[in-house]
Amino acid sequence: MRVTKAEFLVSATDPSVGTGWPTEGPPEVAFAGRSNVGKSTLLGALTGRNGLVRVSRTPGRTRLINFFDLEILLGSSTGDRRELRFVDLPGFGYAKVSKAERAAWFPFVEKYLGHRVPLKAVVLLCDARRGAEIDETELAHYLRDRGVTVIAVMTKCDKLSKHERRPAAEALKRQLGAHPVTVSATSGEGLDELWKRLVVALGPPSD
Ligand SMILES: Nc1nc2c(ncn2[C@@H]2O[C@H](COP(=O)(O)OP(=O)(O)OP(=O)(O)O)[C@@H](O)[C@H]2O)c(=O)[nH]1
Ligand SMILES: [Mg+2]
Repeated sequence: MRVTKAEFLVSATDPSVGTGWPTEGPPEVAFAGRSNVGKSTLLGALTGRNGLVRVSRTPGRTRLINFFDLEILLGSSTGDRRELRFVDLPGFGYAKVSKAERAAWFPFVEKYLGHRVPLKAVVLLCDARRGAEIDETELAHYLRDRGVTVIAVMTKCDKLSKHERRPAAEALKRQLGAHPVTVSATSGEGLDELWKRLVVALGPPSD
């Protein structure tokens, strides 16, 4: 598998504001999770394009829904190419109090996750040191009810020692109901495994 194209397409909030969301096209994979968990970094690392996505040390950096056009080559001998979109979402949980947290999560993000037709899969990131809380668990249930595949990711695994990883992954599996992919965007660990899961979630070509 090789990423043959990765280009920024557009930033948007609500479908009715400005140019809105792009016209429905290829299947979309969105990156969701707590603020600062590493969504934008992981998206960039999966594309292998440095500088495609802006990342910062300050939580709450991503304020808009950012769409990226991708093309992947599944087998060089078969020439099987797929188009898809990566969608970088603002994070939730930036505010301190739980109820305020949810209210603070942008309504346009909920609209996107709840209504966007081409949305096939959500990469749900959890910090390896923190695990999942009620927000992640509820989001996973909500998405599955909608028929969207949830790919659980335990990220920043470089922050855990080898023997800490397995119990952390098992706890996350119980919390999210899916075996997580253990990933580090900084070391590149787990990225191939995550791509495999993404390709399965995309399913066969639509045409
Ligand atoms: N050690 C380590 N740091 C990481 C990893 N992934 C991301 N980071 C760091 O975590 C911080 C936040 O990364 P972002 O990608 O901006 O996180 P985000 O989830 O997009 O944040 P918001 O857009 O604010 O919701 C940055 O300082 C990254 O360098 C990782 O796998 N390992
Ligand atoms: Mg971000």
